[in-house]
Amino acid sequence: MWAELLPVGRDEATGGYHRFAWTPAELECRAWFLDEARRRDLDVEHDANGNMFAWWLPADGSRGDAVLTGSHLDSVPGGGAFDGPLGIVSAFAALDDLRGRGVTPRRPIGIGAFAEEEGARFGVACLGSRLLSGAIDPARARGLTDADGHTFAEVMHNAGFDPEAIGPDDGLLARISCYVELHVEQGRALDEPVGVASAIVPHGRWRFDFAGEGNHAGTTGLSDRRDPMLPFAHMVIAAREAAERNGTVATVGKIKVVPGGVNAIPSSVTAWLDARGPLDDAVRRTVKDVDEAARVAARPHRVSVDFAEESYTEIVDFNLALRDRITATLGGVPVLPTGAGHDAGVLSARLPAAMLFVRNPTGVSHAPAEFAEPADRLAGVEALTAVLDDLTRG
Ligand code: HGY
Ligand code: MN
Ligand code: MN
Ligand code: MN
Repeated sequence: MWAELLPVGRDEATGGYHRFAWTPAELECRAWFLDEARRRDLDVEHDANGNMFAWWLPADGSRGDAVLTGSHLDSVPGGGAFDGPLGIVSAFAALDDLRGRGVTPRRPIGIGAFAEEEGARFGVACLGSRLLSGAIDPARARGLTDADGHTFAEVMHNAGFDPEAIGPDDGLLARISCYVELHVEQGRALDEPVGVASAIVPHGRWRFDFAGEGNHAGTTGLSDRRDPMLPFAHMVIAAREAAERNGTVATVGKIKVVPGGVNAIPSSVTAWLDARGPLDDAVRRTVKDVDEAARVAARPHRVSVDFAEESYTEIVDFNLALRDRITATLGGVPVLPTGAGHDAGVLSARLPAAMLFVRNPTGVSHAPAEFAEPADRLAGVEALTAVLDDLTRG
């Protein structure tokens, strides 16, 4: 039972996965999760935000002081097989190993599946864990829309949830003593089977709206045009140059062109910027440079530029005591930062959190080439089993 055996939402032509929150593919994964939980007599719980939890309760049925592991089931468009599912598949395997050893939990051990971690449908990464931990205004979340204009509130309602009930669940958080997420490593930094995260670098998403004037591609002279595609094009180059200048990384991976006709000058272009880097102010400078460049480029084309921060996470230094305890349990494994955001990073604002990484020999992620060798996946399960066994001892 490995992540790639979760062939749900896989595009046979590209090998990429499309599992956006609350779409049939992700719902199928949710059903798989609940089935795996029930097959193990785990106590299943949904919070109001669509996050799922499967609890292995101690004999006395107590729910407090729990150790939580898990990850997410959703993907980016055309994502890899392991980003998210490896953490959940490994968690079920680790519980099986603990049971195989005859361990009976002194504290609840839970497996979490957090909703909309990639933000691929509604635009905000880690939406489920941000709602749970109070890191996003529920009213803002309700109004988030997907590519078809459906609001998050609508979609949650259709999924059987009360959109007015989304938001922080301090009672649930108070029951969790720590969260340890296993995840495929998403770079080339790990050259051993398993590593431990030290930090998540600052990262965020910004939306740029370029508004011009739609017109005919053949009958409109150059001097009559207000073409938003031109300042947009400048913005993409400016993002790369600003990243080089500031020692960060910047990406424009998603745009929306209206109306999108070959023979129509666009009326608007929306572009999303993803910027990250080891230092907070360098990321901020990168984004500021891009915004300035976009405005300068827009002026001669009489195009307006609107700019909004969609989400931003400052540096996450994982809980040192928990991290050191895990590293000790694993007998000294590499400790490394990551440029990828995770629910563990969001939850670390509210409770001790840590991450285990499993080596990815391709170093590629958010693409079909993402991979983890079977032996390394097994090493990840063994590491998670050892960590959970240690943490549930008190
Ligand atoms: O985008 C990220 O960093 C993560 O994979 N969600
Ligand atoms: Mn991801
Ligand atoms: Mn992930
Ligand atoms: Mn025509």
